[in-house]
Amino acid sequence: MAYALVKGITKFIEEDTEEARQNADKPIEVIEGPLMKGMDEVGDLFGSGKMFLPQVVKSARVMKQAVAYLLPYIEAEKGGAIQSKGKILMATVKGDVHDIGKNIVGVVLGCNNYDVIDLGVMVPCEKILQVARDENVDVIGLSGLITPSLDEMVHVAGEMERLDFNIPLLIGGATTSKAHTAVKIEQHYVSGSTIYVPDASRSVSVVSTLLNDKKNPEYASKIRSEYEVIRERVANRSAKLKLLPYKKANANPFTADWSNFTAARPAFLGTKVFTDYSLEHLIDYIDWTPFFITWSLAGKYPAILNDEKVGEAATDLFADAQALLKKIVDEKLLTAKAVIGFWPANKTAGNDVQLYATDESRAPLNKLHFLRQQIPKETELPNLCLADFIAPKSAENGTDYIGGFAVTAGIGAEELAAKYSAENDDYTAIMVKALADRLAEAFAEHMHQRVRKEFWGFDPAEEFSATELIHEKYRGIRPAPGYPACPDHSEKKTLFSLLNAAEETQIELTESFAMNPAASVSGFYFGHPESKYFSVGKITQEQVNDLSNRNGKPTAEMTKLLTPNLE
Ligand code: B12
Repeated sequence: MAYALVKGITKFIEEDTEEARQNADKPIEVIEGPLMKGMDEVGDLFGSGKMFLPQVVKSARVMKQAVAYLLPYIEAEKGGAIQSKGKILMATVKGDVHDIGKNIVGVVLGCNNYDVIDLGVMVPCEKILQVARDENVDVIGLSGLITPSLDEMVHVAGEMERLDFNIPLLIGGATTSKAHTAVKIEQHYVSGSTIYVPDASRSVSVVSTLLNDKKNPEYASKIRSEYEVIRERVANRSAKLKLLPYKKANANPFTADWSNFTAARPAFLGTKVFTDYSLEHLIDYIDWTPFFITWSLAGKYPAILNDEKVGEAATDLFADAQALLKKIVDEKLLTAKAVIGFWPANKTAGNDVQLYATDESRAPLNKLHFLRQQIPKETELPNLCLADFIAPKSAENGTDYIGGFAVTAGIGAEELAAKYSAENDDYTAIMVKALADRLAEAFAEHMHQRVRKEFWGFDPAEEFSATELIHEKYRGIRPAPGYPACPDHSEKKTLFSLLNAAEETQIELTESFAMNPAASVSGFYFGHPESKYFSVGKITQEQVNDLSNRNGKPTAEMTKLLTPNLE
């Protein structure tokens, strides 16, 4: 059984478990004996870097299936509950839909004998705290992918304090950081520990230390002083940071040679919908490197497959991924949909882009609002804003165009993953979501290529390889709201209304501007040859005030949304 656990083999686990059960006095002893022994070995190998995350998740699948086989016998005996090391509540916060990272952490904690209560995604604070009370949990773990979730985490921490909680609060997910946890969250919850956990492998040692009465006090006070130091460091850094006044930054934009510029007219104006897009077309556009990152395997694809350290684990994982991808494509288990659009547009005097319905009527449609860099620049370098890449009305050829897109490859992913989870197969459930994410990103890449070749047509003969596409060797960019060039997630609302995206693609925008299904991407198309990605970075409150004047949304709301960018 230990061999099956370490190697992740489920094939004979029920037979082996049955044999062990017959040899044991009580069925629970099979868990406490051989299964636990095997999992301890897995834990040791993982801890010492000899086993990797995908293998551990496969081991967990073996364990889960063995336990599921034994449960009816244990219940029939009514003797001896499975002793867990502690109860951990996990949730992705309200407004956020991302859960791969959280699910991985749940599996790793589960196979280390913690009892994990996973409340899923988009979980309101009230529910998290109610279940924590009712179930008497030992630790609460929050996960979040996008920046609006950071503020929701601050809210949960504040509520934990107000409602007299004192259990540890763990913070994790792609958008979180130690600095944010120290500067923004920790002070709101002083009655318990608040700890940032960077990855799944770290979660076990953090939780076991927190739940150890002897080790906890020293660890908790070490974390507190570490976070205090971080706060001081951030405060010092902020004091040193001298941003340009907003007006000055605005006076230093990127200016193209508009007098010699003729915009390419897209093949259509308005929107174009793609329903049930062939998944087969997307496979060649998949960037596999992030797939390995999802599974905590470091290295670039395809070199990772021959890597000395992780090569074997990466090769097995990749083979499993290919098999599942083939099944998904052959059996059409996921549905991909997209909507793209083009509109005549001009940059306005502010940092907005005014869209028009048609070339002829120029009836104004929505405005898009962008942010400008305020970091002092070396001589000659502009303070960039995405709006700079669109021609102003005053340009020689006053017409320009902007595009937008929303794509998803995640329709059906939740249900498919749930089916595997119900079969005690978290490995495949996580794999489904990781593949859906890859397909969504590939769809964005593929559609952008079609735009350049067919719809915007500035490069009909473009023949870039997959690697060249990943390195963005082509003309134009597709910045996505939330990414560094346009950190304001709320622009997705305007984009979605222009594209009628909710109706056409079934992608819903949550109150935090996350897209549901999770495997979705949305953004803008800029066609100017000099358009490029950049990071807006830190900005002043003055610019946020101006943005709220421009977009008509309350300043307090915009300030909250842009907190990570505020000086
Ligand atoms: C892959 C990826 C995607 C994929 C998949 C997203 C998804 N469904 O997960 C796709 C292409 C679909 C995507 C889309 C978007 N993305 Co994206 N994406 C990433 C990327 C490159 C990796 C994220 C990832 O999957 N990591 C692997 C997983 C396993 O890691 P993880 O979630 O962090 O979890 C680990 C730890 O954090 C920890 N952990 C996680 N939760 C918890 C909880 C607890 C309690 C504990 C203890 C630990 C823990 O353990 C996990 C395992 O080790 C990041 C950049 C980056 N390098 O992080 C950007 C990033 C997350 N994306 C970002 C953005 C903006 C977006 C979009 C909004 C863009 C857009 N407009 O379309 C959309 C939003 C999607 C949506 N549904 O709303 C931003 C978010 C920050 C922000 N400014 O808001 C990032 C950080 C990029 C950036 N630098 O700006 N994205």
